[in-house]
Amino acid sequence: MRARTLTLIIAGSLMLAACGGDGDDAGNGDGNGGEPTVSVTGTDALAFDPDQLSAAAGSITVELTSEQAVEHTFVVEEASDTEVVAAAPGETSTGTIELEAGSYTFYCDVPGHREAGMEGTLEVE
Ligand SMILES: [Cu+2]
Repeated sequence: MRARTLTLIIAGSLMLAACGGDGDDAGNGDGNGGEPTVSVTGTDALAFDPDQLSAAAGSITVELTSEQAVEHTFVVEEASDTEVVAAAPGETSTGTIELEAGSYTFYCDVPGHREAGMEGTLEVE
């Protein structure tokens, strides 16, 4: 009786170990997968900081932080004026866009902001 119970426990443990191993394989391998590719702040003074960004071609993640008082957006002009991300006042948001190598202009499309100077350059290599 006792030996049979032990056998069942061992068999169960082996099965659990096999399943756990598979799960770990799927979870590993993305060491910096959560890291934003570019990080930029939209200031209350209506500027991007920094206004010169660079990223590797492909899927580019943009992390946009808006300062305390004003909402900002991150729009790529050459990508058909695609809004990548918008961030509410005092918050940080992320968005993703696919870009080939080239030089792009990004700006904030909140009315009046681009005119006030909210634009910059994104170099994709
Ligand atoms: Cu803005």
